Order: sequence, then C-alpha cells, then structure tokens
Amino acid sequence: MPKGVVLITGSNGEIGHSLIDRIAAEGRYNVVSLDLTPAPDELRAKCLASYTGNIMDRFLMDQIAAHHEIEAVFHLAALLSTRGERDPELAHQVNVEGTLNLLRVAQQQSARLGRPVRFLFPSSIAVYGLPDVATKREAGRIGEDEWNVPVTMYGCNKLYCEHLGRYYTRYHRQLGALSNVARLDFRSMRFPGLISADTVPTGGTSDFGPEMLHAAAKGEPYACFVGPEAAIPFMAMPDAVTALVQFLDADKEKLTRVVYNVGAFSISAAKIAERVSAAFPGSKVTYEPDAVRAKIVDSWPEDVDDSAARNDWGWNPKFDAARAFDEYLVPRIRARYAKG
Ligand code: AKB
Repeated sequence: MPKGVVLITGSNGEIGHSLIDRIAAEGRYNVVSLDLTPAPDELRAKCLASYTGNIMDRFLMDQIAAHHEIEAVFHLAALLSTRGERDPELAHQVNVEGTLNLLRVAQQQSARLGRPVRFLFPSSIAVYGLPDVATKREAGRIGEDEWNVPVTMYGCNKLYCEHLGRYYTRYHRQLGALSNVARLDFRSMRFPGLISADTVPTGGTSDFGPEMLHAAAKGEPYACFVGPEAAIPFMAMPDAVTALVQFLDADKEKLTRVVYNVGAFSISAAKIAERVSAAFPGSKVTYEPDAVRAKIVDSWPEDVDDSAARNDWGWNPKFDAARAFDEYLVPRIRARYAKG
C-alpha cells in the first residue's frame, strides 16, 4: 500500500517544523510542504515534495492537488494576532481568503477521491474576548461556546474560519446536483500559547512566554510586554503536535463537535519568570507593558475547559508546567544554545 499524502501549509513555521519531524519519524504518511519561503534543506529532506508559494495562489494550489492524492491537510499558515493588528486587511486575506482557498481544494479533492479529506485547522484562544480582568478571573476555565467575541482581527479570522470549516463539512453545496458528493472532514482545535525549545515565534501576543525563556537561555535581559499578573493557558510544542496527529486519527463517529479546546497548563508571566530564573540564575526580566498587547492578553481566558477533547478523542497532555520546563524546555534549550 503506498503511503497517504498529507499537505502541510505554513510548513516552515514553529508548528510545521515539529509536525514534519513527528510525521517523518512515524513514517505513516508522506509530507508535501508549502510555505512562502523555501524549505530549509533539513526539512525538505523529510518531505516527498516541498513547494514555495502563497496559499492564495489558486493555480499553485490546484497544481499541488493535481500532483498528489492528498488524504489530509494541516493548514498551519496564518498571520498571528500582533502582526494582524499591524495590518488587519492583510491578516484577513491570509487567514480567511487563504483558508477558503485551501478548503476549496480539499473539497474538490474529497469529491474526486470519493472520500472525505481530513482538514486539520489549528484555531486559537484568540477567538475568546473577555471584557476585563475581573470577568476573566471570574470566568476561569471557559467552554468552547462562551465569550466568542474576539478583540483581534486574528481572533475574528479564526472564529469565522471555524464556521467556514463547519459549513464545508456539513452543508457545502447542500442544494442541487452536487449535494451527494463526499464532503471534506474539518476538525479544529483551539490552541493556547505554544512554547517550543527549538524556535521563537514571531507576530503573536502569547510570545512573551517563549521570548522570556529564550532570552534567559541566551543570557539576554528581557522586557516583558505584559504585566506580571497576566495569565493565559500555554502548551509545550510536543503536546501540540501530539494533539494534531491524535485528532487526525480520531474516530469520526466519536466526535461530538467540530471545534475543541485543548489545554495543558495555565501560567502567569511572573510564574514563567520564576521558573526561568530557577533554570537560568541571573536572568533579568523587567515589566514594560504595552497597553494594547497587554489588553489583548487580558481578553484571552485564564484557562480553557477541554473536557470534550478528553472525552471524545482522548486528549491528555503529557506536560504540565513543571514537566514542560524541567523535562522539555530547559534541558533542550540549554543544549541548543550551548551548541551555539
Ligand atoms: C498568538 O499569540 O497570536 C498566537 C495564538 C495565541 O494563537 N500564539
């Protein structure tokens, strides 16, 4: 049996790197990668094919679909929340029009193959919008259907694309001759802030966590753009990748939702600083809150209720805060910067 093909967009990004490593190591699928910039050699070596181009390019996307029998799509390409506030219209184009183009291609592929192409869409805690810190504290762990009033363009884009995916998977062309063709199988999870030992994110608002850690490991001071009390959920990158591959394999019959929260641990900037300073004595963190970025973080929940993911497809993160820092982040970052 030839291996199935998975298409990964945004493949050079934080999640892409780790996901390609995991899929290549498991060896169950061939990876076709797509990114705006050429894949680095070590990533390209793990892929069946690597394309450089824009997800909004219809011609390129149709070509990729014509060349490969794509079984599943991990649509990771996105412009994150801080970057999106700097250029909201561009964010809309990339995050919404780009996603629509991918959904179109995946739907055509489903119809052509006569079976649903699985479409994995990482959404975000940015879809939530709590009005103030007091409400955030009182709300605690929030469920998928609460507070869906995002305050960023990125959050609006993600929320809308969750609905687009639900539409494609349940109702696409519900009227007319094509109503009986196979529909794509859209699955979305809302990620918290992600922390990787290998990469530092750019353009996000949860970036204060990973930035603080990587700065300390490099022996650099860090001016945190949120106050010490700011708290949101975070997840270690290996758990994020596990969530993606586990959700890909989940039995459709058991899924009661299209969109799921996935949580791991909730932590404040001050608590991250404590763990960072225990691991890297002498690290220097100061707080210089940026009013807008801090307000965005305050609008995101302190924690998420991910019981639906746990019940329906067995979500169970390996890393709480202590294990994330002690067993993954700190040792691996130390080794990384020691190598230079
Ligand atoms: C961001 O900060 O924009 C992202 C996210 C929370 O989705 N990391």
